[in-house]
Amino acid sequence: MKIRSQFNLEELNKVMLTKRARLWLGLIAAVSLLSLASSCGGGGNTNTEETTTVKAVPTKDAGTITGKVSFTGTAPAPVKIDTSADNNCAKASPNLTSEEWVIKDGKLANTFVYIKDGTLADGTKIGDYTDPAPSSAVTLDQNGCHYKPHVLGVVVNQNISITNSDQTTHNIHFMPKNNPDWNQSQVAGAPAMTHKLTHAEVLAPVKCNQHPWMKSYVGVMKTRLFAVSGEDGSFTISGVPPGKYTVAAWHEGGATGTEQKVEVTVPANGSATADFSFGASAALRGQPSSLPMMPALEVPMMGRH
Ligand SMILES: [Cu+2]
Repeated sequence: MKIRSQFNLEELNKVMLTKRARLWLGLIAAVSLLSLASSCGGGGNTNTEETTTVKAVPTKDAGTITGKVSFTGTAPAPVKIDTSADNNCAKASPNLTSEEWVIKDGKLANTFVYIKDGTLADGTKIGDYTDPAPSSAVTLDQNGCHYKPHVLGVVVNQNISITNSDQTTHNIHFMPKNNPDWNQSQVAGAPAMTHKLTHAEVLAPVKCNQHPWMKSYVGVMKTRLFAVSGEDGSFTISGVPPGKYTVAAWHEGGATGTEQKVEVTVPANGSATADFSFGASAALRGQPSSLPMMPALEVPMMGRH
């Protein structure tokens, strides 16, 4: 009887130990899973905001890159858009025309110009820098049944404020490659919506699911070193640290857009010029790819002022 009870006690101890061990094992497993899940944040779940290490582009002795974007040859004529499918649009914008090629006196608007690559004077690579997202939002307005602006740039994680100035419903649809697809309806008078892209991309197309002619492009950059050419074709990228860079100009024309590159040297506290010229080859939308392409490289024009 005594022996039996002792044996039982031992058994009980064993069972208790096993239970405790199981509890510990369970806890360890839970903690491991939690840490694994947090380290994977932003990878699997595309809605998770990505935590980016900020290492801002240095501003010491910064200079500027300025230039003009031209269109050579016969400018493609703007195409009138039939907005009759939506009475509000027909009323607001009876003379809406395509915005793919906005050319005035041989100068091309809506070209996205950015520093694609390069090395700073201190030997560091521009690709290793990540600017913090500016606290101010960039506005993308649906106005007269087209987007204003037609091309815009943001820093990764910078807010885009989407407004509807029309008396109709729009459905804005971001169709990026490196970021999640996103679309939202916005009725007339609705408050602004906010959206942001967490990965760099040149350029994310935006369209309206209600009005198929509405198109816009958003350049999403790691740094603030970008600009969009204005109606006179000019652009300025300021706050560029001294160094040697590849400046790229992207325009939506062509089957999937056209990009050109120019090499520039920005002196300390000085400026460099990067001029671009798009021509007939970029305007051959949807033409067979066997057609010979015009060389995309330009002769750089550098200057100190
Ligand atoms: Cu719309």
